[in-house]
Amino acid sequence: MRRALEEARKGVGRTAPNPPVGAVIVKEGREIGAGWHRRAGQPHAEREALADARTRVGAEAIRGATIFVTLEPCSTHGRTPPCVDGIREAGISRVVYAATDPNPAHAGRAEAALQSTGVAVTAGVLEAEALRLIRPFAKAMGTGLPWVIWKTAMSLDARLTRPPGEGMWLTRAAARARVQSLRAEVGAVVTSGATVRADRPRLDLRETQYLEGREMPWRIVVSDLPDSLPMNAPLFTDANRHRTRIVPAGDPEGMLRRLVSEDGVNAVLLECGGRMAGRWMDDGWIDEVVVFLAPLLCGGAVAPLEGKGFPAGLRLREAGFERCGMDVMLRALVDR
Ligand code: AOF
Ligand code: ZN
Repeated sequence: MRRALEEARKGVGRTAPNPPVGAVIVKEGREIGAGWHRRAGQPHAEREALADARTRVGAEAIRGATIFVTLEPCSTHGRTPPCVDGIREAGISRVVYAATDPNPAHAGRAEAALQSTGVAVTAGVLEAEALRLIRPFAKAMGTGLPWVIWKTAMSLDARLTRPPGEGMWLTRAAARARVQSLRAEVGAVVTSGATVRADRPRLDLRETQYLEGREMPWRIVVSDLPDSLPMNAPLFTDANRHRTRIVPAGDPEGMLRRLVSEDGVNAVLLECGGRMAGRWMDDGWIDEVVVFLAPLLCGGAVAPLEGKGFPAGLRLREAGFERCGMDVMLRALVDR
């Protein structure tokens, strides 16, 4: 199942509105096939793994094998035929899956469907890890809202203001490369008109390794004063300008819901200044926090989160950190 999770991770950010899913086929203790779901409309992980096994060992040798899948195999027709049928037809004798599919069309149905045709089923193996991977899908499926990751960078004295004469960056190249991989996790990057005016950010996904087989995330500029935006800024003029939209600030909920229902987005990266981040935190849109800490002291006045504050404090869950060169990246979930 760890191998299957590894396969699934290759699909993070690429499969929306579907979840990232991985599968590995094992016979007599040996891996004979592996695959991951690459994009909505394309084959599911199970069928990718079966196709891989067919080329590696041939259809006959798959009979009697075990398939490990990070998500419960689907059991009704969507854009693609049900995986439980593909598994049975291939002669797989045992299915081990990690998480139940949050999609009500499939949730909990695979076990009975497979067992009735003589396929053994084990559920819940490494379930927590598998659920972590499909958090954006589960939230979008369950609530119609996307998973929102707020990303910011700050100095050690918790300021966004850069020292004079140092250009626009607090963090260095390694942290900025890590931001590319964060953008690769999402279907849209959201910012404010104020940030566009002050920083003229690109907010693009430009690393080619992340772009193969997917669109660049939408760039959403939230502003009630579209006339005040610098229309010669890169995100309005570069080759991906058709992926930039300006939307009014008044209805974040409607905007987030439309990203899910109209654009098939499951996850959003919020990259903005303290005022908008504070408002979104106060209003409960943020699920996950990513903070880059840069080893410098700014002494300026601008804070990364200018909300109402948390009189009782707000402790984040599942906090972890990574080193990115000289900067540090902290990542944690907002507890609700
Ligand atoms: C699986 N394996 O790799 C994935 C699954 O429209 P379709 O046919 O692609 O079906 C989409 C649904 O299938 C999606 O909402 C989710 O419930 C499930 N995703 N299932 O067996 C996979 N990606
Ligand atoms: Zn399927």
